Amino acid sequence: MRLRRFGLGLAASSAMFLVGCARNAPQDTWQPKGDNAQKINKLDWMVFPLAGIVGVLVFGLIAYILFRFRDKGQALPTQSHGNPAVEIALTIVPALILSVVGVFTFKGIFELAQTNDTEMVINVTGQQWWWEYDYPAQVVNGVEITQPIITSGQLVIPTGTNVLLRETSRDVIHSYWIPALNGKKDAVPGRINLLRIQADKPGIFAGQCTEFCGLSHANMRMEAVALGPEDFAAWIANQQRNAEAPAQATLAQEGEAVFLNQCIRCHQVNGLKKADGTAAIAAPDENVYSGAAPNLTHLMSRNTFAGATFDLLTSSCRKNVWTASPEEFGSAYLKGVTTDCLNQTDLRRWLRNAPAMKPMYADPIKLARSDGKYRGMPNLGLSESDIDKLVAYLSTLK
Ligand code: HEC
Ligand SMILES: [Cu+2]
Repeated sequence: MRLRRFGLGLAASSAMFLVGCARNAPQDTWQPKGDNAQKINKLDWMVFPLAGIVGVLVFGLIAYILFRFRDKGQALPTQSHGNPAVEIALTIVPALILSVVGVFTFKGIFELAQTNDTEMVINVTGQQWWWEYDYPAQVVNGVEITQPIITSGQLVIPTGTNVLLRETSRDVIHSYWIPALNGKKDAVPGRINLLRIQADKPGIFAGQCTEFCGLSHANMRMEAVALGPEDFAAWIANQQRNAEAPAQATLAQEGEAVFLNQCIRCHQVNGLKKADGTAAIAAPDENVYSGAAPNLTHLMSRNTFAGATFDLLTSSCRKNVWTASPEEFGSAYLKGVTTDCLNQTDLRRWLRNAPAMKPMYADPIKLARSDGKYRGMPNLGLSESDIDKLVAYLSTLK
């Protein structure tokens, strides 16, 4: 009976172990796709077997002792005390093992902390519950960024380039982690923490906020997208464009009017003009706790939304991006969200009632604070016809 239970336990844990090793797990730390992740992986391959051997020895010995000396009603053995040889050995051997592990770990920590070889800077800001990326004006691999770029959810980087992330937060502590590219780094309000990432080949790499940050912590994800040099230059060029006004007398143009009424107070769309022809400027600081909301100028150039938690692409179009070969990835990604690929279901659900999709308030009745500020995107009580218009307008934000 006891043996059978042991066997069942062993089978269950081996099954879990094998599931954990599945090759298509996008957040697998054992599949590094860049320099820094490679360094961590090398260290893992040294520490893990060592710790494994020690673990097997210790558990084996315990199992042997439990079995060999189990209570069979025998008399108490003679009691002894102290054995200098065993005690010295049990001190020196672990100390030696830990010193070896320690030397390599410290070396790894110092190598990972190095940031004086970075070739590009991106500011990364966490807030409840999404990441904002802003690219200051700079020259990257010969491509000039003249207008600062502000985007969210998906971080776009050039391949083979050491990118310096300058992380901070607008509210609580978050932690940035793209396992395929590097380890974790906390984003702390009032501080700037540095993290260097680099990707060898074009592709898309998933991550997750790894510091508990409130109600929708589990819905705070991120993706890093690595593009080859030409594709990256094309991405930069597109991001620096202002949004174009929708054509006259279209549903999208009606959507623009709804947007100006309902959305511009939180969301910036660069180039958007008010009815009187002046620039429409968002004021998220007056409307949201964190003081920020995603810039929507190029919403359809990213393929996820709301903290990279929901897809802007239908599942078949999403698959085309995720399974593209490194050679084809860039063109698949740069297509953005075309009309037939738009996941209207989730986008409409979001506009209908965002907090129902992504919990934002512990008390759903008391949505806004007494100063009128919301956490995250509120339910705006939009009509279905306004939602139709908005979807048409948002689709023009390429
Ligand atoms: C009170 C401020 C506020 C208003 C008003 C508002 N939003 Fe939002 N919106 C947010 C915040 C904050 C987020 C980020 C929420 C998250 O990711 O958890 C967001 C997220 C979004 C996103 C996802 C963007 C991305 O890149 O992840 C879309 C699309 C969006 N809002 C559209 C709209 C539209 C359209 C309107 C007008 C009908 C609107 N919002 C009104 C605050 C607002
Ligand atoms: Cu977080």
